[in-house]
Amino acid sequence: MAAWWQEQVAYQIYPRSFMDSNGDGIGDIPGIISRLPILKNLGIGILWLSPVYASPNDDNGYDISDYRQIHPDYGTMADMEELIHQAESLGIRLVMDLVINHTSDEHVWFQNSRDPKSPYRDYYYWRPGKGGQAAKPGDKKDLPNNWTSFFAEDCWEYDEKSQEYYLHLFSKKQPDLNYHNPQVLKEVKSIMTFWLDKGVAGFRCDVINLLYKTSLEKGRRRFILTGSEHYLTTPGLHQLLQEFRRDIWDKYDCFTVGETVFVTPQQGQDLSDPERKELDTIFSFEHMETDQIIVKWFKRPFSPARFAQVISKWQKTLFWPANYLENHDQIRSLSRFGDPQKYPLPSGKMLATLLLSLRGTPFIYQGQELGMTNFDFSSMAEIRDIESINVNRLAKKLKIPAALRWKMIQATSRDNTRTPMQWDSSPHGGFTKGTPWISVNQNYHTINWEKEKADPESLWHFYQRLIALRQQSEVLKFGDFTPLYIGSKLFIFSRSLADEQVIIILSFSSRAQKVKLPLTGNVLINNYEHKNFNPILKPYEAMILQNTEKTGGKP
Ligand code: TEU
Ligand code: CA
Repeated sequence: MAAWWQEQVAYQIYPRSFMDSNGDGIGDIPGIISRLPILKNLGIGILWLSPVYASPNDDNGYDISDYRQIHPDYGTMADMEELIHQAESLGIRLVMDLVINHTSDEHVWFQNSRDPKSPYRDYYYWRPGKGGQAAKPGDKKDLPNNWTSFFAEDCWEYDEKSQEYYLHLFSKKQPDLNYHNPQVLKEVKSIMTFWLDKGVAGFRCDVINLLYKTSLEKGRRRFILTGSEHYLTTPGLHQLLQEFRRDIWDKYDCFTVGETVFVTPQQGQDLSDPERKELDTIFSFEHMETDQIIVKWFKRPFSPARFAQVISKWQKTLFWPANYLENHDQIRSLSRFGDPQKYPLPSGKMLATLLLSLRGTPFIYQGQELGMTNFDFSSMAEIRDIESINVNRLAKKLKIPAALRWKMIQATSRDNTRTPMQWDSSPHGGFTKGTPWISVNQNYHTINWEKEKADPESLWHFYQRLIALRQQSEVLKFGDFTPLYIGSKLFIFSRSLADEQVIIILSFSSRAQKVKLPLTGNVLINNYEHKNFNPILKPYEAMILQNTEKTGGKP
């Protein structure tokens, strides 16, 4: 029997940028509550909320200072309970972001742990400098090892009070928790229980595959993430996950999706194989790396064939994938894989067709359903993301000219998906009555929910139709995936279940393309509203065909 999270379409909310209810320029929980009916109307069954916990917001909430408090920017615990309750009454289940690889340095555990004698000392990784008396704290030579962070820095920060360094794989305000300490496990389990008891239906587990550090030995020198062989997807991680699952998750009907970075398909499968009882599913990244060279800061042209190959590989390996084309760490999928200038509507609909017809749980990121695009900022002054700020600083140190730096930031910054949701054509896109914490994309005059709601041909309506189609179709939900054709501009695959088959045809081309496979069938949905299959595809044409030969039905 299928699990509830296999039947539903999920939607990610980045609370800071979703809807501001009180005019302080920051999205909040009452704002989310006010928009629930719209999400229900779209067909959403699962909501993933990026962090709303207490946090100094060094990394917009991915640095938690109290796991049992709501950040006042977002509202109160009562608001949160109301959200869970209201969502539930609409048949929408809430998935919280669980950020447990690290806490904020302002968390009371960390504050206590700065005292070497505190029982909290061992909650984190504290190490003395290497250099003895002579070395100055912070000198490269003095650092406990040579690891480098996800945010383009060293992984160690010196603490005056302790006279030692602590480990941080992300920003220095995000110290890593020590999972060798059973006390840390106990704390984390009790946090999960706290939220599950409040009625939360599951967790999106932030960078979950970094949790267990096998050692703090020196790393093999690498272009990025030196040291990662000591913490990426280690055997100890599997044990941790099995313990969480056995002791907590299985006691509730809890859904877990792991954010797993730098995993191979086989590792991803091991982490989410139902037999092993670890995670339910994972977000993989390889398809998001097909237009990058080693790191995201260096782009290469988007290759639909490479993209389709990677997607197919993961579709075939994972027991149950979690599919996505964008999130709060990526750039906008329309800007990246479609053509927002010439073919925004057809290419947006083609990407929607891809996402909603893959095997696995689809995750839509806020604004994707409207065809929101990358930001239109003109300088670093408008950038808010810590990662972009760090990378810009590093690039400056490397003497990369300002214009080139800005080009890199523009093409890759996480702020591209963090601009406020575009609700209507009133000032700031209806997101706030005050001054937004980050600028709204000026294209809100043409791209906004209110306009799309009123237009039956809009991308929003197309998403709604696709979701409804998927909900009614066993083969779209549960059919096997088989790639039928992958070319430089075309991706064709089938989904099959018993004697039912659908064929998904997607063009990534701004020109006409010819389908050379002998395909026939009923058109279930088409982004040009064609009622019959025509092998000459329009720019970015997409359709789902019902293979009537297989079902024996008549066209
Ligand atoms: O992201 C993990 C992660 O690997 C990203 O930081 C990724 O390296 C980066 O975005 C690539 O550009 C998660 C969260 O989704 C992210 O927002 C947090 O910043 C990060 O963890 C730390 O908690
Ligand atoms: Ca607000």
